[in-house]
Amino acid sequence: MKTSVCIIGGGPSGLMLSQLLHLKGIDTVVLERQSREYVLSRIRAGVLEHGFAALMREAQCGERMDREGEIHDGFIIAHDGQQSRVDLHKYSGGSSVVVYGQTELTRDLYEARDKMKGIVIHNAEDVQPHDLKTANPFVTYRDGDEVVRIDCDYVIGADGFHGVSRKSIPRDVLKEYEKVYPFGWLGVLSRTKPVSPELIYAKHERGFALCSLRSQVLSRYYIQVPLSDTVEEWSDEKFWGELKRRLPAEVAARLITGPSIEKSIAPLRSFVAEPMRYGNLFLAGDAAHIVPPTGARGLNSAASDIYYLYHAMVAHYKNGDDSGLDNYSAKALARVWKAQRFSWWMTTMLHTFADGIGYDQKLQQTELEYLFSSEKALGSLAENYVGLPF
Ligand code: RFL
Ligand code: PHB
Repeated sequence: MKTSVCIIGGGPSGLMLSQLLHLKGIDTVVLERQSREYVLSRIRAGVLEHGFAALMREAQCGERMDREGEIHDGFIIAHDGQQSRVDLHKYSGGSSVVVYGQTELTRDLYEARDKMKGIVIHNAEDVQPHDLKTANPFVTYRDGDEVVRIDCDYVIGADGFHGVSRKSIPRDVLKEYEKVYPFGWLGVLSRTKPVSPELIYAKHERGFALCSLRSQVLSRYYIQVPLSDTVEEWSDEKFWGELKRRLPAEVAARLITGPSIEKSIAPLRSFVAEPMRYGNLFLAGDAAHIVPPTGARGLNSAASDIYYLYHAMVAHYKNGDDSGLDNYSAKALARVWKAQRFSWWMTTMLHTFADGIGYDQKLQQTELEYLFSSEKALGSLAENYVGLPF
């Protein structure tokens, strides 16, 4: 097989880039290790910044998002018995975020790829990029007993944190920066009416909690748990009880509970791999960087990678201009690190650290007091949460 751009990974990053390039007449093949059903069963992000939403529209995939997604102009931080609202719209100068699940967004991207007869190969086993430093790279994968080879100009590593792309960059070239938090988030999805029209981030001495949603009939809740906990230890009843304990009494009293339809634990981690280019391989999204979910930045950091790569590829194929490709890593990393900083800040401010000394707790409290006493501090939170410009 031959294509211009071979994309490893059929998650939101890979599909979005494939769709955008196809609309500009640039050929792609997407290789995905899992089945489509499996990819669409993963429950992940819920909050999209306006830049991501704009990219969905540019990819001609924004129609259902615009119809069914909810625009949120603010969210609540519950702390010390108070509920303080962050007015995103006011403090970001008129921006907002869209609440629309990653599952739905991925479904829309798959449908758009199908409509355009885009090539997405599922259940591709043993995907391996080769000759990345040459002008003729290629990717192989196994289909049953057969090894298939795809020749291409460029390889995109959009295969998430556990993918093969980043691992094919030599150890002496790649520098990895990592911070692992000593806790995870236990998430529950339930077919119940959300407790609040806006998200509630709750700081509590028993641990952080988050009330989020996917629609007016589908709720998503999270609680901070020790890394040693397993999903089996958390019955629905135990989960709802613990969530209620961490929410303001008035919110807990109106929480509607129901059977969980998904329950999982995600460890919290910050990670960046540099550089994001090696020869003719370009990393994008979770393959290159991970954030703890507290600032809702993960998918949104992927959006700027895709935006830069998309424009760089178009400039290369249409005008023979390689400056975007040459600058990609530095440009993408500059924004990636800002999302890292913001996610670390939100995580540190709102979680309970078992080994936190009295001094750290005083600082956490002071951070919140300062935040809600300063319009400039709220402006900083708001501009990061709605997404810094690409
Ligand atoms: P993905 O989604 O991991 O997709 C990568 C795809 O690559 C495939 N793959 C391979 N394919 C071929 N060969 C291989 N060797 C392969 N190895 C892997 C995988 O099967 C997969 O289909 O990465 P992508 O596309 O970069 O997208 C990133 C986002 O998924 C991620 O950043 C967000 O979900 C993070 N995140 C959130 N981000 C937000 O912006 N807002 C949020 O509100 C938000 N909430 C969250 C989140 C992530 C969470 N978890 C579970 C980590 C909430 C949670 C709980
Ligand atoms: C979610 O709805 O899954 C969600 C929302 C906001 C976050 C993280 C996750 O900060």
